[in-house]
Amino acid sequence: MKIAILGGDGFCGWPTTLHLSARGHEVLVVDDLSRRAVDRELGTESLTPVRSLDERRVAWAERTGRRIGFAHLDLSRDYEAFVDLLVTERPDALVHFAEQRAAPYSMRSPGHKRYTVDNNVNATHNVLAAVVESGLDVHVVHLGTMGVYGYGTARMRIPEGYLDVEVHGPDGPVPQQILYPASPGSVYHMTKVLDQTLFAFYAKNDGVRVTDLHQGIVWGTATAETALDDRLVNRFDYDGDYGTVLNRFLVQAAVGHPLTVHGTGGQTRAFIHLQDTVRCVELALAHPPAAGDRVKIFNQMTETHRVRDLARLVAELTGAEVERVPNPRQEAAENDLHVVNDAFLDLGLEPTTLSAGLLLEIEQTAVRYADRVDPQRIPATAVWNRHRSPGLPARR
Ligand code: NAD
Ligand code: USQ
Repeated sequence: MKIAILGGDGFCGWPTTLHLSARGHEVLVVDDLSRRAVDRELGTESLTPVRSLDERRVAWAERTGRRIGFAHLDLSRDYEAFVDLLVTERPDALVHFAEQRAAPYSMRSPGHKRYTVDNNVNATHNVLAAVVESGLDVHVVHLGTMGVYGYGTARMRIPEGYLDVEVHGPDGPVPQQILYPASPGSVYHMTKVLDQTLFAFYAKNDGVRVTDLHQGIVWGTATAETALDDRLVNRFDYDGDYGTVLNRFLVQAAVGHPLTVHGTGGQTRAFIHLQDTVRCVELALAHPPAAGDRVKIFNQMTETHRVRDLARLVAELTGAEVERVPNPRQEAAENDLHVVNDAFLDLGLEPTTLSAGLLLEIEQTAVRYADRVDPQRIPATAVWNRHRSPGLPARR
């Protein structure tokens, strides 16, 4: 296949690009490099020494003889250029990672909220409108989030996108399936909810084939391909905005910082290893919906864990201290989470488990690059529950 990877310079996009290239697909990265610009805005850097995209592409070509194309485009603005790209390159599929993906960053200020909505919603809509305008039959695979479901669903297993309901018709009860009622917890998560409606519309109105992957929190850094050469190293965020919880705990442990558990740590979340992310995208590309089908939704996660249990596990492995810090987020203090993820398991996904991969991640990434950590960047500074926690400092 010929595949355009939108957001292919990012944490999930880069290893996916390499994985698909290694499988013999022709790949082209489309990225505006905004994630690198956000690092400069926040004064942060990846834990790992990430090379420029040009250097990464050269390293891949030297190692494998395979070429990765690149188009420097802002998908939220450069609409005409993207249509031209589609018409010229004629990809079979697009993998869409190209959004601002940090919940804390999206809640920092009105400006960050507006940027996140403008960027994410316009990027997704432009992709869909351009596919229709190009006249091509392109399969769009989007990286969505488990966060669209919300986390108040203790008494049921969250289905893969669609919920069975019974409505009252004139002749009695009628079974139906509806998109699972959305309950986002941040402006970022809200943009993924809006994306879902865009996908449903374009699938219904124009027959665009869309797969939406409702992904859990990705942990880990390396895949078989990124490990081939230091110049291919993947990014690893540990700062208070972009660092996700388990990756943050691993870095904190490596530098002797107490593990920052928000509140009681009672939040249960879904997780997936990066190696499984790239495999899931490959499986989704190989099993597209038919034209005219509704959006195909997979729950892309393999395990659920409570935050305080993760902290305990990391503390046991490393000797780190655990600290309960005031939760800067508006979220339930405690929640259970049960998720259906049969679709990928049925297609052959063999999950990398936390118990098998965690120690390796600590040694090969967190400890190896510990001297690059800036402890000033560890605290989470975006606060969006001030009315519940009046003691927390106001930040912009
Ligand atoms: P990332 O920020 O590392 O990568 C996103 C990439 O998209 C960056 O390279 C950025 O420069 C690019 N980009 C952003 N806006 C763009 C635009 N308008 N035009 C062109 N390029 C643009 O994020 P990630 O962690 O790789 O996440 C990728 C996708 O997966 C996101 O959509 C995210 O919502 C989803 N996801 C991530 C996780 C996770 O734990 N990292 C979990 C679930 C879902
Ligand atoms: N948390 C802590 N301590 C920390 C950081 C986080 O206790 O130092 C807690 C948070 O309060 C939250 C949980 O850990 O309850 C998860 O936070 P996170 O930052 O790891 O994940 P989240 O903000 O949900 O976002 C990440 C990605 C996002 C993706 C989402 C998938 O950044 O792109 O969509 O995971 S999911 O969580 O399934 O919605």
